[in-house]
Amino acid sequence: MLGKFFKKPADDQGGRIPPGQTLTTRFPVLTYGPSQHYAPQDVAVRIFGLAEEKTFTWDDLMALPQTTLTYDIHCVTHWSKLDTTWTGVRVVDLMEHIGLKPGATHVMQHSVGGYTTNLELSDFLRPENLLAHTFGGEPLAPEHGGPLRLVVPHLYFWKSAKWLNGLEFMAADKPGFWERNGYHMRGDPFREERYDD
Ligand SMILES: Nc1nc2c(c(=O)[nH]1)N[C@H]1C(S)=C(S)[C@@H](COP(=O)(O)O)O[C@H]1N2
Ligand SMILES: [Mo]
Repeated sequence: MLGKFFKKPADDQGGRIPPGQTLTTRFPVLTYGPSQHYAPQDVAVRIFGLAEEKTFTWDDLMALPQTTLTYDIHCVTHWSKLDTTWTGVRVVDLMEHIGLKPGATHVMQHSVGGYTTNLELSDFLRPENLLAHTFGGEPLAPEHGGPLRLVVPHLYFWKSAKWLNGLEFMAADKPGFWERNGYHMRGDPFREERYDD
């Protein structure tokens, strides 16, 4: 059955396929629990912890610069998908409007439904990271995290929270949902940081 959708890469596509990954042209849905369904007007991303508390609504986000980027994504369940195109607000552009407090070194992404995942600030602040609302030119489907998700393409895809509703800045690292359940704290696919052992 899987053979119908997954093909072994003939090569590593010039170094683009991390070790242990297989290419797919599908877009598998991976969610722990149910998908969330809500309208763009109900998007609210709360900034809290070691940052001046505020909330970005959908209209606030739409008023910021919009960026379209194409890159590869890698799921810890061994699929990679090349050349995915996303549109949204770059994290670095959002940060222009966030007052970080001294001592912030990490951030926890929070989702509607309770999913969480942690990042070092240096991984969060990369120029390619997006708060994405559009995939391949179409509104991001609910099962893929629409209306709004984070996309952090240099780490395994569990580090990209769907249905984003909070960014909590922290003075230390703290495990999110999968990290508490054995996944690696950082999750670099090119170093095969899948599980903590
Ligand atoms: N809110 C939320 N975000 C999530 C998840 C989830 O279960 N809930 N799963 C993560 C995992 S394990 C992966 S691989 C990707 C899957 O995104 P996709 O369903 O769009 O392929 O979302 C990540 N973000
Ligand atoms: Mo995943």
